Amino acid sequence: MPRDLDGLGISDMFATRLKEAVAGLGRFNLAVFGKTGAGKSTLINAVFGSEVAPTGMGESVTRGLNYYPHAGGTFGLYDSEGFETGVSGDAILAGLQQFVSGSRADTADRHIHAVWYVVRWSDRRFEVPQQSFVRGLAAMGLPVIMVVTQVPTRVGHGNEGTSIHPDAQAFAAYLRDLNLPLSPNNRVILTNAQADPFTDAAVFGVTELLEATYEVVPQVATAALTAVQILDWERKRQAVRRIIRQSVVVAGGVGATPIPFSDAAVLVPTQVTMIARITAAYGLPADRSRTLAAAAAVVLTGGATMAGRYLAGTLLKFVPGGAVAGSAISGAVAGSLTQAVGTAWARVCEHALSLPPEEREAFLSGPGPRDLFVAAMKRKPGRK
Ligand SMILES: Nc1nc2c(ncn2[C@@H]2O[C@H](COP(=O)(O)OP(=O)(O)OP(=O)(O)O)[C@@H](O)[C@H]2O)c(=O)[nH]1
Ligand SMILES: [Mg+2]
Repeated sequence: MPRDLDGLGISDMFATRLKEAVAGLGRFNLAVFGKTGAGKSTLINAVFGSEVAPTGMGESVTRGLNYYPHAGGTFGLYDSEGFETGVSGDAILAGLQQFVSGSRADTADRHIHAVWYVVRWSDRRFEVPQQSFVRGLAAMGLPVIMVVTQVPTRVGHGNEGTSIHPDAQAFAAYLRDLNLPLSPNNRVILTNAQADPFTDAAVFGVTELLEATYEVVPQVATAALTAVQILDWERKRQAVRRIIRQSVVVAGGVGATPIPFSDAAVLVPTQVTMIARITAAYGLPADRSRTLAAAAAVVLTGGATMAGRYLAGTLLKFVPGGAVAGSAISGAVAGSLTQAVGTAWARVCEHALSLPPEEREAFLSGPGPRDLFVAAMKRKPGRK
């Protein structure tokens, strides 16, 4: 946006705060192993979206294993493309062993937090070299989640529910009986990560895979996992509600001495920080920060001023102690205003996130965010 429309320098401030907020999430690193064609990339796309799929060569960690840091910095993927156990498996394991023990002392942002070992159901067998590979990973202290992919289902007729192919269930039982060191609790997760309109096969099991991943990842990586995954919106919302609550407390402090309405701009830094943190928590790509920053500037200048006027007429009547002569913002009102801004920005982020990448770009660089933000601000406080 043109600089003169943003006299407060909000878009620059937002870009800086967003970078800080993304960095504050930390990083989640996932390692994925399995034969070529097992469905590793398809699974990754189903859980994290196609935007995080590895592009280019990545960075070689050891023979057969590349590291792909996600542009935003919250996600890193160790991908073993074209991997087979046996001699090359042993080489990967040896290299990985060296890497894991080396990186333990190293910076935490390269640590492997979870491993998905991916097997196609139609393999029907899990050979000794594969078994020892899994044992080798676990011996390094890595939590290994066993995922069976491309599992066929049959759509039920009448009262019959959808059923999973019995051979895939038998395969899962066979895997559990191998007594491999599988996390969590020797679980084997059956999945189909790609719908097939020809057979009516639906996607299933990917949410269970994500939940199993949450069960094994250390606390330091969960905020990043929540931002980067695309399946569990409730976890994102919980993180965002926490951010809004914290910002409300800060804004309440700012407004502890009643401030004239015309000076509501003193709340802007708190709100910029808040909406930057909300944006990061939802996992909106930080490389779109220019369009996001422009949208943020529009809503926090035009939008918030409008919102302030609106609140002068309505909110002040509802908030206890809010009617300070109708011309000043008390701590309580500053808090309510911040709550409203946070909730409205969350709606903007959720809408942006629900769009395919191309449409998202168009939405963020147009009047959409402001319109949606203002509409959300006009809702009665407390209503969803
Ligand atoms: N129907 C169905 N097809 C799948 C599924 N997962 C993968 N496929 C198909 O299987 C093929 C291989 O899947 P990928 O995800 O590329 O496999 P990969 O493990 O990443 O393979 P490499 O990158 O070569 O190691 C693709 O044609 C996918 O469309 C699934 O869950 N269901
Ligand atoms: Mg692949």
